Amino acid sequence: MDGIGGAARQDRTASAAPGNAVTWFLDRHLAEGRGAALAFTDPARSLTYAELADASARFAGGLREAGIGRERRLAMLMLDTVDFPVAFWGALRAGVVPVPVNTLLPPDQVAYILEDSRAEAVVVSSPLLPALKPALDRCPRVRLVLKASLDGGLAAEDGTSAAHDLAYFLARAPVEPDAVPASPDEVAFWLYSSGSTGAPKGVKHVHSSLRATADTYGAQVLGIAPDDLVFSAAKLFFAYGLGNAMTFPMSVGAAAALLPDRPTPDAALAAVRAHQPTVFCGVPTLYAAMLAHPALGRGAGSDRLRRCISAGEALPEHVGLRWAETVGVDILDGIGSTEMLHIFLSNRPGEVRYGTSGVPVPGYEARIVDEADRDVPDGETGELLVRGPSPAEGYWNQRDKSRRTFQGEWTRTGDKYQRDADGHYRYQGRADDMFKVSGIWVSPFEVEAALTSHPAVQEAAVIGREDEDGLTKPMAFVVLKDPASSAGGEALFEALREHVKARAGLWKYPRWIEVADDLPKTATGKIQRFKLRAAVGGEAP
Ligand code: 3UK
Repeated sequence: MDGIGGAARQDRTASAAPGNAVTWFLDRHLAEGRGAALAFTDPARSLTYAELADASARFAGGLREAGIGRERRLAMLMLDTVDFPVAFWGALRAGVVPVPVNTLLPPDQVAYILEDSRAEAVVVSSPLLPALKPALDRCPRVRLVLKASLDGGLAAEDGTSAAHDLAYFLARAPVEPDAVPASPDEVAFWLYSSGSTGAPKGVKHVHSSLRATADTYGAQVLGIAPDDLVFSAAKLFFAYGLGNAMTFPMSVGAAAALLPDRPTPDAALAAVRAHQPTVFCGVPTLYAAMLAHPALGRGAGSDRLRRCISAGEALPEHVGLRWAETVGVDILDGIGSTEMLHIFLSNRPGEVRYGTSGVPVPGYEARIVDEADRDVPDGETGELLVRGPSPAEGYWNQRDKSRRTFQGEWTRTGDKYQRDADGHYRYQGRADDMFKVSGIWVSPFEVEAALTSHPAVQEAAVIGREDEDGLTKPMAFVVLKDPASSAGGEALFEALREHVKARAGLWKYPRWIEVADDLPKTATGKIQRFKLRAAVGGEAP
């Protein structure tokens, strides 16, 4: 990417706007002489800190020129490439609020997020543009659509002339190096988190929370250092990936390798071999799948690997033990949430207790409480509450939900936990029926709604069930409209799986489907999923 050249750029960057996170995470490195250090690399391009500062200054200038004002939302539907940090930090520089969106969501949920956030601008990776088109047609408020090709060139002509090329936009944009002054308490960006009713909630995070997670988990658990190179298989649009592969390395002038592709075991291992990361970040499903890969060996292919971390769902003990044995590096399991931005309970290097989420991260405190909010004794199960420096400001336009989750200094996690006598926290499941697949939320309600929208299905109930690796996957019980005709047919099951993938999201389809005559219900007609969970019991056959 072209720089803006010479001494002039030095003078024109690093304007100190201390409350704005871009000043500390990005401009500080130029001011302190680290502009030439590598910041991000992807399969097609790399950016130094100086190049990132320049590109983000152009992005900020372009937004301003396009009339996207302060506090307006910019939706980012982006695969992991160097353009992601350009857009994110460019938006913060301009005081525009970036809203990274899960690229795996079906089009109607993307449309919901565009509408709910009232996004006025969208940056979209060109392979995702066709899926975004129908959503854009429903969102007249979107005034600027930028398509980002994966290699930084102009995107192939695809009949979407209303979309500008990001490369062209950046090349023409006026450079706006000054970060807008911002309060540390000011909302910087949003992330969407799914709820049990299916409608995702906009989680509003403030500038200072980014630094808070870097100073606590990043510095004190990960021990992130300038010579680190991070590879996070978890994508940047998750809070987990955003910290791992963007704010943590940028907090010390280190680098991250980005992978735009789906993180299959093959792709993850190839990326590790190619980039030789020192830090690898994954979710339990990926660790289990990589363990089944014949090529997995010492360092997972990196001679420099020193730290592996896991979050998103509980890491089964045997996965951690086998990984440590095969790869020679422990996996630090930690629990984080979109609401708290990053990990607040974690195992610590040298003190790993597999099968637990470890202990509170320095700077965070945890409580486990009963229904009356009284602390429960060690060894008893209750709901986990957490206090620390990075809770969200609240949910966008959801006052009731905000009040129930963010209670004074304490955030309710909705997770059930136990604390061992020696202070380690052990995950005991959700307080509601939600569950995680590959670290991403699945709401049973939403999968049931997708199933019952299929003409063959009368009613459906969905639960999380453990597979042979001890990882949770959706299982569906369906009552068919015409039990006589097609009961149990594998062709129908395949059609239902495809239907759920298209309606609800690729990772949400039921891995097991059982035909039932009826479903267990309460007197008020609420499905008793706990009865189904009890009926299937532990592991799958
Ligand atoms: C569950 C875990 C057991 C738990 C996240 C790291 O996952 C993240 O955020 P989400 O908002 O989900 C939060 C919920 O996921 N969970 C996460 N990690 C673990 N359960 N063991 C774990 N290690 O139910 C939690 O309430 O998608 C993870 C960093 C940032 C994040 N946002």
